[in-house]
Amino acid sequence: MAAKAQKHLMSGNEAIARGAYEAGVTFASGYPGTPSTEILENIVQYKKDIYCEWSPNEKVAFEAAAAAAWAGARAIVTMKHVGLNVAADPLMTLSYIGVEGGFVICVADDPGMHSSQNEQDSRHYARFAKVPMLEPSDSSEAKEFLIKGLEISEKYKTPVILRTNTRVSHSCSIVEISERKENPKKIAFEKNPPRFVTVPLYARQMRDKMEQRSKELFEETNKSELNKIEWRDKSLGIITSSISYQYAREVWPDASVLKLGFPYPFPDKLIKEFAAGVKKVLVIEELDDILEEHIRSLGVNCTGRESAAGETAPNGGFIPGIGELSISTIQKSRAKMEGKQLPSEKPPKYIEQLPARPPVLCPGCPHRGVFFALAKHDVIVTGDIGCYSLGTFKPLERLDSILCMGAGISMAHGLDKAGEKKKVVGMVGDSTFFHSGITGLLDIVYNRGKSTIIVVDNRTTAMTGHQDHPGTGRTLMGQPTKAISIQDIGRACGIERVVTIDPYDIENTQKIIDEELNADEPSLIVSYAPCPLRERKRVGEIRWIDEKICKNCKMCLKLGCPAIDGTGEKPVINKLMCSGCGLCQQICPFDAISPMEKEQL
Ligand SMILES: Cc1ncc(C[n+]2csc(CCOP(=O)(O)OP(=O)(O)O)c2C)c(N)n1
Repeated sequence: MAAKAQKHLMSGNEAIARGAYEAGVTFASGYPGTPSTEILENIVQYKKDIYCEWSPNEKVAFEAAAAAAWAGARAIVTMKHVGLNVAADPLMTLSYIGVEGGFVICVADDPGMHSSQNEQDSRHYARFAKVPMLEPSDSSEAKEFLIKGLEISEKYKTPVILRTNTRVSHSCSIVEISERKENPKKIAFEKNPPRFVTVPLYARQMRDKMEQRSKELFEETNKSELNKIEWRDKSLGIITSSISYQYAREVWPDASVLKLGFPYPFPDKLIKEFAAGVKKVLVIEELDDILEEHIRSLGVNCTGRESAAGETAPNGGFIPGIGELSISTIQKSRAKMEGKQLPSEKPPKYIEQLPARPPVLCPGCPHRGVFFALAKHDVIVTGDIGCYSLGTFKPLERLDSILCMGAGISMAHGLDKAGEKKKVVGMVGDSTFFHSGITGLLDIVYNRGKSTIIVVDNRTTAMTGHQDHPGTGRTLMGQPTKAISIQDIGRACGIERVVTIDPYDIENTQKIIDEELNADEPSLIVSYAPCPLRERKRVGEIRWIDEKICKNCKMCLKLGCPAIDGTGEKPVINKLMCSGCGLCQQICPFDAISPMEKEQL
């Protein structure tokens, strides 16, 4: 009797990891970034068969995986949407050279910016780089499309983009799992300069080949089983892809649908065939109107996105073009289209009753001490992306800008050189420093800048869930490795003033920051203290406030520590939340705070 197929409930990211395993992938790299992170975190369970690594950044991850594919391995690289900007340089030229083993770039977009600095639409990159793109709309497809992507990649010797988004990556649905099939290709890089070296002479030939490949891929998308027409009522035909397919089916269950699982190259013939079979075409897509614009360029009359001002577009479009779509946004769109009024929505009672919880640094976070010390100075702090982004908010309010990873250092230099009168401090995290901070530091030294750079080194990539990086001394596969020193890199970049501080020692932190701000040369302060959440232990003894001594000056509340409750008559420390960092005790002017006695605990 044949064995029963095993079905598992999996998130899209888990399913992609499973797909990589089943497809015989032997190399996987990436850089963490929500919503893509769990792909590699799940691949690591297959480390016996798949070499996997966190690379210092997405460009490096991309290049390493592409090289593995050049040697014939099946390889994947993972990143969030903004990561593809970092890897865009190798992407654009790898498209010319192509690959030997299957190579899939897994990129996860974040419409609605649940945890990102922008909500760019990665689909542009498929067209920009002229590479095929697949878009699954649930976990089962996430696995299947990853495998299909590797096959397409091998057949056409091209990189393939597998684009997901927060909902597809993080929602769970049923996935049927299979056995692993090993890749029969021998791993060997075959020397062939006209094939792999993009000097202009060869690159021009590659460009022509790439166009030929695009033509062949165009035929492929038109007949691909990943692009499906579902005929139902023909008065309305919806063209859609990714998670929008699920919303479309929910809101218009009777409409005919052209579901594009392989939307680029655009399957023009299929689009025209579908449009000819329905009375009206509606395009539902998240973020940019890429499909809609293209479909209209084919001479097909369609509606889709509303105007930028959020009004019905002249062609009748009413699908929001900003933010994340959902069943309820699409229901509203349908009501608009049909001129109906939806009953006004009231948030459920339990939501109304929830207290507002602004994002704050965790109790015991070592970043807090640095922000508190910086608050004393009238300086500009060019910040970066990481947990320390939370230093922007009250009561710390000590971060003045965030652009993209690494910019915390280079922008400090730019402001300084522009003639900004105030001293400029650049602040980045340890993972960010390794990702793209080092070149900024070189710029400061090389171009005679004098910014003060603070690396808040909590020994982990905390914001994305505690991934390892070149400074932690551990690889993704759990091997011990050299922990690269930020201080040594600073010195190697030519910084003469390199100081390490303990951010839990407020007095010394303030003293060092004072000294370094007054120096007439660039300096690097490494604020070293492991993230207590990563270490899973308290920093020190739990504190309490003696209300008889407390004068209610509220100084302790200036730390913005969620363990200190300031809503009562006098502040109190929640002993279950206190991490024992002792910052509050150090700054209390009346010595009202001290470690709890055993019997108080
Ligand atoms: C190009 C790019 N890649 C990935 C991310 C996702 N991301 C945001 S912050 C961050 C790193 C945070 O680690 P670290 O700098 O060590 O600061 P921490 O959160 O530990 O304080 C990452 C990977 C991003 N925003 N941009």
